[in-house]
Amino acid sequence: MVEHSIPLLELLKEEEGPILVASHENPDADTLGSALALYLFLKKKGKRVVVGCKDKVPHFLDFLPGAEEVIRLPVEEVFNLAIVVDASGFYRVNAEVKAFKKVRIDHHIGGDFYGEQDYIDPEAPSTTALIYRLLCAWDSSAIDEDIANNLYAGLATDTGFFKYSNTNAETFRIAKELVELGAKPHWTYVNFAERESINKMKLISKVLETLTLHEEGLVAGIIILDRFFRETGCEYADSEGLVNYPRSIEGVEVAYALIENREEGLWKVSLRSKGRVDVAKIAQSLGGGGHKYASGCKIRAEDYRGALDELLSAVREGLYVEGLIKQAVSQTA
Ligand SMILES: [Mn+2]
Repeated sequence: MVEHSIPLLELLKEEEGPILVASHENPDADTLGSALALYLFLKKKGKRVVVGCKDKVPHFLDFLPGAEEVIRLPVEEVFNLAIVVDASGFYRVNAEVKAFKKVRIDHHIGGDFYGEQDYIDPEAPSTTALIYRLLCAWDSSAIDEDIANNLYAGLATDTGFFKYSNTNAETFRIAKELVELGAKPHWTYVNFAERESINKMKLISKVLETLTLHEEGLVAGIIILDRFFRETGCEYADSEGLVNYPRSIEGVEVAYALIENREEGLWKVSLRSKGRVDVAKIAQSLGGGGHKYASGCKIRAEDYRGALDELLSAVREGLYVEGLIKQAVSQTA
């Protein structure tokens, strides 16, 4: 592959360490796959490196090669270099990171910048695609099966297993090369799709009871209360991906999941768009961020009604801007 010079590459080659590769909190496969792939590669290159996350690796990601080596953040250590992957800034780690140099590798629009060595490309289908480019430019012969599987996991899940609008010829080319390097598509799929617990099914059942349509069916969403986790023996990480249920309804343009986080006293919002509405802008108006089709934010509110009101008025504004509704005030009782 022809590659323009990547300033980060020179920094990494010279870096003595210690290096921290950090994923964002509530990790998904792209952030953890990126962190693990980069960590495993740097280790092979003889670097002093650790991989960290604020949260325990959730069940649905515990099959990723190297997952057992992830340390919990924060730690006391002061790193020479800290790299945050698949996040719009270190604030998304949600744990203190002490480092002399900070770098971000990401495919989100906007966000925090730490210097010219940041490696950001909003066009990339996944952050693992960026990590792959970086590692190829360094030494593709050092990309082994474990590294390839981590990279493939992020690429596959961030594209909805090659279904979302960010899937193009380049996505398949990267996937093909990763398979040639040892990534196993079927094994990856089985690990993501066929390892659900009965508790998770019970959670889905409770959550679907909350399914609500708004704005004459243009908006649909679910509410995940903290007690649902306790009642079903699930944990917060089990809420990952549930927003795809309201999204799957015909006629829905914007889907949301409103998730209670009692520990932090706030509501986490996941937003999805089918294409006509830019949910990154909606999330930004609420202090969050993300992509045009998938974004998130946090809302501080006493109860779900307060959080939902705030969310829906921002969503209405997004629908109004795209001409999907005539006025940015509520049309449903
Ligand atoms: Mn991503």
